[in-house]
Amino acid sequence: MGCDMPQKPIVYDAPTPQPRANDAETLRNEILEKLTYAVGKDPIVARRTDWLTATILTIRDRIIDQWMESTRDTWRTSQKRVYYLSLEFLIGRLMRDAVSNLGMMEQVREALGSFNVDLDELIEREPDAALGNGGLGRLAACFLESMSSIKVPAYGYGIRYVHGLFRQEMSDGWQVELPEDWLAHGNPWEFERRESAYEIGFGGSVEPVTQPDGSVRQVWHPAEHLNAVAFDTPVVGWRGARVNTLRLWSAQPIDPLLLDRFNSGDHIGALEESAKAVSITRVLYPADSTPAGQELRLRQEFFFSSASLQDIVRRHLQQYGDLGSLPDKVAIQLNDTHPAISIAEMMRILMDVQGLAWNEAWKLTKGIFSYTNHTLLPEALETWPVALLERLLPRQMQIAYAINAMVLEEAREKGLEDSRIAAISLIDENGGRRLRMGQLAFVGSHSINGVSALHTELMKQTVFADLHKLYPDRINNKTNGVTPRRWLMQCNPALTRLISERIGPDFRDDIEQLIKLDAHAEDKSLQDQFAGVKRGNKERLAALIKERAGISVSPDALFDIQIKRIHEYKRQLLNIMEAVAQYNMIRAHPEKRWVPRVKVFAGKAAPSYWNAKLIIKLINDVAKVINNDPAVRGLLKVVFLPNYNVSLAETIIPAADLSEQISTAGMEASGTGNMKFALNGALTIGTMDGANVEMRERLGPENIVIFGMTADEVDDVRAQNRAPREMIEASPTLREVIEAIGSGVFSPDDRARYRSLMDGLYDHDWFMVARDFDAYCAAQRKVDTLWSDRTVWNAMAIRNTARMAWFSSDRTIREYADDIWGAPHI
Ligand code: NBG
Repeated sequence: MGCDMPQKPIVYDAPTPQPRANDAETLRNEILEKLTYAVGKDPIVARRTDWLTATILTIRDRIIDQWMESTRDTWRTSQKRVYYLSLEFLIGRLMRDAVSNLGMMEQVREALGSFNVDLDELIEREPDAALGNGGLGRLAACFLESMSSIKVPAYGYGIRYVHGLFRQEMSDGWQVELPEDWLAHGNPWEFERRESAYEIGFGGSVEPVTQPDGSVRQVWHPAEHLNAVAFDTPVVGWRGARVNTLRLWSAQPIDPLLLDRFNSGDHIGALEESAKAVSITRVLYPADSTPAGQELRLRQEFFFSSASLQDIVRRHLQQYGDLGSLPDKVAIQLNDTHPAISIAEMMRILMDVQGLAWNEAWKLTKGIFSYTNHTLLPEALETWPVALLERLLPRQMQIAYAINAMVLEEAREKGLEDSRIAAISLIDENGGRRLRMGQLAFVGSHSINGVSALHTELMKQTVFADLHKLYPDRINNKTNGVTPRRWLMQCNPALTRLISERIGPDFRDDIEQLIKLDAHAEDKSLQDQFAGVKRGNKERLAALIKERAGISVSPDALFDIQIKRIHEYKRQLLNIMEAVAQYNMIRAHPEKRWVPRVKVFAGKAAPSYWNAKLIIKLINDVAKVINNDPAVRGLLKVVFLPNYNVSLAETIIPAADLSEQISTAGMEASGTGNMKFALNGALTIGTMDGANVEMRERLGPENIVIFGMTADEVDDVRAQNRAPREMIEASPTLREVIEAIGSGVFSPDDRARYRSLMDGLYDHDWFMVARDFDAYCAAQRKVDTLWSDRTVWNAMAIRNTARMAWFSSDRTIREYADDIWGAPHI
């Protein structure tokens, strides 16, 4: 198979093509050749997208040599392989990443320049592959890049959605969702592997079949069948260290056309089966942190899990010929519970297909799998109705029951009380029986990790408290990280140049060296240069804001930015309410010296999440009033940038002065945007939540602005069920804001629009917006004070960049490789 190895015998030292030269002249000739012979276009009529395709194909050729070498190396050395199973990979654009990691930026620019084609313009044309919702999917993409960069032999496995995350447009300030179409012009990065197809079944029945040796095997006879076809994309590491594979599955019918039905005149019915199969990988569910709960979603989860496991077992048997060595050679990481059905499916493959006994299969399964939890939100923990599973995946459900019986037995033997035993059961008996995917993933894995220190501790105390007692060695922490290639070197070339001038270029290979910058934080000339770089980035963002939102903002103002999914726990509402308080103050005291601010918001709301959509509308309503009020004199601007995605983040983050990380404590598992901002020299205003806590430790408490309730305090208030009414009444600023928004000052066309949103603050305030409001305002005034002495501010900004190296995903992946996978790396 293409980049996989051929059937035995394995030829390790296969012939390789001549290595290609990377000079501008060679690249020029090859781009022209690709344009002519692969794209079929005359340069005279070629459009930008044709040039883009030709350029990508030229770069891809250079990646392929290293790709094959990486694959061969793993076969030759019998190294362990890591498989990262994720329903989401939010990879964004790939061209700049690949060209930059191969160190060919200038040559490619020159080659294209000779045709009068601008590289930056081509980069902007590449569609943004949005096969994910937010942090979870972007983390998977950072991890893939890091695994290549530090030479972990790895595969990412996921779904090739035809439509990624929806495009967001604004209609009168409301979010409107439109289908996304990243494959419209084809995808020159990928290779379709028609020969790498696996059959996936659904439904049907299970039959015990007596084997010739007298043993009994269960045989699943699915009622429906379809194919999973692989599409491979090479993932290049820094300096082309290694090229790993992202293998995405596409669903295809086994019979594209039911000819009998077609011939009998039923032209639509003839395509029914085909349409049903294809629908599985048609579209990404746009739900962030809340399970969609629909049958199609379960089909997606099983589809990609089963295809990936069949592929993994096939590759292992091809190389090693036995199953006993699986845990030595294979590590499978489950990215959240979306692929958790893999535990049951692996047991089925090992027992029903490969003929292993239960105990042996279970030992191997636990040795192979590990699971990452990404949220504690109770509404986000996946469960599936047992009745649905029995219908759709009858054999896997049988296995889940058997696993459950075994675990409960073990718990009883260890002396757990009955009430505790119910808590660890894989089956939730409250209101309709459901299979708890978190418990399934937990019991079938040898490692369960959280994504920040705080989150991991809370996991032990809450969702997995009882399983943690039963298996106290399994939970561990792996604090998230981000790749410094994309999130510093590529998105902020000016800052990268400046750092290189100051501390030398070695930090690009060893990010820990960033700390050398720390000693220069007080240096006035560096401060000016640092601020100059930021200023350039802000000018670019200001131009984008003008173009996309029609709002003029001054690059001299403090750029205060909150970009992430819109969710009540992330508290965009708190941020926009503070803007209203500030607006009131500027009008009440026009004589004071206010710090000019631009508050930028961007993010998508799940289409069915009413309050999140209402908050977007509120931001736009408030923006309209504030931006157009002459009394404000431009001192405060509010901007909502539509259609947030990876590429937009790459422009926004380098231009930020202040990063808003203000989730209700205990609710944001980690956050990764927080890391990207600080790395690019923005100060953080944030709560003691997720990775903010560890950022504070590493940056020093004097270099971050922390406010608000702690996770413990939030817990206490919720336990006591105290309504915040008294507190609101005691805060005149807050009361004024709530009254203004609630009474329709910002929504004169519909004065009741925000009434219930504001009433909610009085009644329960689950997200502590009211309770944290005064502390947040005070923290914002502290930010103003810091900003007023630019020497202080710039020194803090430099220290942020200097001290963020630990949050590189290279560090995170090394920890996974050492502690969980036992996989090689550099
Ligand atoms: C998200 C968390 C973030 C975290 C990312 C990556 C889900 C289910 N969880 O806080 O909300 O940074 O995962 O770990 O999307």
